[in-house]
Amino acid sequence: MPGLQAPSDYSNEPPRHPSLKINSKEPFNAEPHRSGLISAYVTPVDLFYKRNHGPIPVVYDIERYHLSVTGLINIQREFSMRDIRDLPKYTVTATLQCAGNRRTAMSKTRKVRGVGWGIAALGNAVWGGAKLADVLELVGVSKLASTTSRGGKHVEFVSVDRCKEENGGPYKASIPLSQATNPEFDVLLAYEMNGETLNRDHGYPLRVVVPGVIGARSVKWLDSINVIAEESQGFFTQKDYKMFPPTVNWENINWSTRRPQMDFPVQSAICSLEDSNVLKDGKVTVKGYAVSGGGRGIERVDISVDGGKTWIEASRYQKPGVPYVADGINSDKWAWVLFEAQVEVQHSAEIVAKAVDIAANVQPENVETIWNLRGILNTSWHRVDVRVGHSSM
Ligand SMILES: Nc1nc2c(c(=O)[nH]1)N[C@H]1C(S)=C(S)[C@@H](COP(=O)(O)O)O[C@H]1N2
Ligand SMILES: [Mo]
Repeated sequence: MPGLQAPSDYSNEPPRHPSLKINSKEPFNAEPHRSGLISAYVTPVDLFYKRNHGPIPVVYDIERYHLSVTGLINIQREFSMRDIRDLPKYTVTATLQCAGNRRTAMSKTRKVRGVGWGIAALGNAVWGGAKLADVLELVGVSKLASTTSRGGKHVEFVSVDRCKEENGGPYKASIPLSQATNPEFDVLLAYEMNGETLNRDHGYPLRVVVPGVIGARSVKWLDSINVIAEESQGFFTQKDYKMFPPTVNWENINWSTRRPQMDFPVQSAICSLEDSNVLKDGKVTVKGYAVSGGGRGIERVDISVDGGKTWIEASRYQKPGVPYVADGINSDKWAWVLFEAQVEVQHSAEIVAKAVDIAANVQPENVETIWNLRGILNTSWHRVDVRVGHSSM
């Protein structure tokens, strides 16, 4: 791993914003407060959730850093950071969401295993870098190829961090070659986040960004890319980040029966209110985020003040101040939408948000129907309680 090193302990972690809610200290897993999350369309790097499985790697010599591209390809090649920067640069606004977002709420019905997350294990950033499709072309894999002449069908990204799930080995994950070679999927090797050099927490010097797909496939601190015949055999592709039905428990689980999760489903959450609120006034502003995976944009967000019996439509905006245009081309198809609605509450109410994506997929009503033992993809209707008056009952 030239130029890039993985510490074996947590004595050399980067500084972090003091307002982050820490869900696990070692490895460092933290999310912003929900109200701060929606204060900007582009999430500031400091407030962007941080999801790690080991100590944060260090670049000790950027001149010596290189990315090696190997496997079932005709040209094996190493790329310096200069080589990557010399390729056409793309900026893609994409929301990265951890599959574990809203896990804590899923655990309340029935216990699940995994780091607990509130509703802010996601963020929207402007990623800058080279397209993976361009890099693959330089090693002889043509655009839109779904297999290489040597039988490569998947692209594995390998890091250097030491993860206990991999028995001290690095984090790795793969995506299908057809997604990697298609420029329309906007898979990036990113060296910038919000116009600044990527920082250590988010993958310096180079990370993968797979838009519209659960965060687990966007490998940070990229060390090598491997073109392989089958999906990555690593823990995070084979034994984690898979969606099981509610009947599967830790006694009868058979990991090989399920596919690695890729796209995330339609999601939304109310961020301007806490889970329980006592308000002086019945006029309530309901604000939050809505996002869907696979490049399926958000069609609308519905808000209810009676637990889901009746609904009103939220107003939406792609960026603060820019109104949504019904037939406009959505240039930010990988990005979230921030929504807002003004509602009136009499005494008390359960306020609910549910988003609908452009394929008319809707969030499920109850968490019970999508409960799974790893607690991933909790996209059930987000509900908060509001009481008007004084806190004493
Ligand atoms: N090398 C490496 N890459 C990684 C991880 C990791 O632990 N190590 N975590 C993954 C997961 S599960 C998520 S959700 C995202 C989080 O990215 P962020 O910390 O930049 O928000 O990174 C992914 N890439
Ligand atoms: Mo994640």
